[in-house]
Formats: sequence, structure tokens, C-alpha cells
Amino acid sequence: MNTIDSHPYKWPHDGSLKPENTALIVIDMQTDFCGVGGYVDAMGYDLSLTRAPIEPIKSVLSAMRDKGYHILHTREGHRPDMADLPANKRWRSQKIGAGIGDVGPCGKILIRGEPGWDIIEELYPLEHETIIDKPGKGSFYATDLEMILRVRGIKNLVICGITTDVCVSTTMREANDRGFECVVLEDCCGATDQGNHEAALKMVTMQGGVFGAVANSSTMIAGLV
Ligand code: C5J
Repeated sequence: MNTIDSHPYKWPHDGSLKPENTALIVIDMQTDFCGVGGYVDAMGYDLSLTRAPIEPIKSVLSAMRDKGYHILHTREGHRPDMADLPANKRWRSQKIGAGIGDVGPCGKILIRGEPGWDIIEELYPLEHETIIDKPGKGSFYATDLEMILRVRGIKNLVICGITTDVCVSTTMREANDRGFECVVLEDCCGATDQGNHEAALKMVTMQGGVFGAVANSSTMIAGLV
């Protein structure tokens, strides 16, 4: 049985952890979510919360790359003509002072191809790693993520990134409903509010692990085969 130390159960449930069937998915580590002048900064939130996972993610990324695990990254963003930006999402972001598509210090907020939209240098994907560009919170909605995972025979997902309570949580729920076995790494995630970060992680563990399990960077790295 190959499992890692996690709660409320040792993950994965069937002890099937191995590089061939397991992927690390790094969610939305973009300047817009953790960089000065980006979307989260424009909304006035504390960037130290969304930057906290950078170093722990770096460690897990390096360990999983070394052992040959599948690595995927996501980016939230919209087409330059904003054809895929729902009116209510634009309205809501404008109302809080960070209008999606508006010009800010890092270019047009959350628009594909703009400097603020791209993944931060510290965690930039290697050439062969898959990047999923998504218009919403969930990584499965309006993307080819599920097809890519099924084609590669991936059934276990190690989930990290930002933000814990929005895109990480939505992706984990979408994945769990599709039968993927998920673990979220608590120190490799961050939210715009610490209470929401903690609550989102607690929700995973209810009902015996209703969305999967919770671990951290150290137990993940220690348990890698
Ligand atoms: C948000 C995200 N918070 N990546 N996106 O709008 O969590």
C-alpha cells in the first residue's frame, strides 16, 4: 500500500500512489492572484496570504518532477475580446475596483496574454508540462482537463494553489464528483482571508473526507514513491 500521511484518511484510499497514475495540479499561481499590481492586490487583499504557498509549492513541484509524476498548471483568464466573460463576473469585479479587462499596473486584469495573467516566474511550468486555461473557477468547466487526465490514466490528484476557498475548492469538488481521488496540501494553498482558507480545508474532511483528504508539503514529499 503506497499512501501518504493525511487526514481524515491515508491518501489515496486504495494505496495506489505512483507516478504513472498521479498528477500534481497547481492552480492559478498567477501574478493577478499573488503579485503586486494584480487583481487580488487591486481588490485590497493581503498579498502575504496568497504568496504564502509559493515556497511550499516549489518544494513539492521539485520533488514530484524528480520522481516523474504528471504535472499540470491552470490559469484563470478570459479571451482578449472578453467573449467568454459573463456579464455578472465583469460587473462584480468592477464594483470591487478590479474590473476584469480593465487596465492595471500588470496589464488588462485576468486577460489572456497580459503580464498579470501569466504564472509567476518562481513556479513557471516546464516546456512539457500541461497548462489548462480556464474561464471560470473550476478547472474542469469549459476545458479539456478531464479528457487529458483520462487519456493519461491519471486517477489520483494532488491539488494546490490559490485560492483555497474559490478555485482550489471548486476544482477539488468537480474532480471528486468525477471520481478522481484528491488530496489538497494545506500549506501549498492560500486564500484572501485566513478564516476562509481554514474553513475550506475543514470542509474537505467532513463525512470521512467528503471531497478527499488534506495533507501538507512535508507529508506529501515524505510519502512519494
Ligand atoms: C478567484 C481563484 N478567487 N483562482 N480565483 O477569483 O481562486
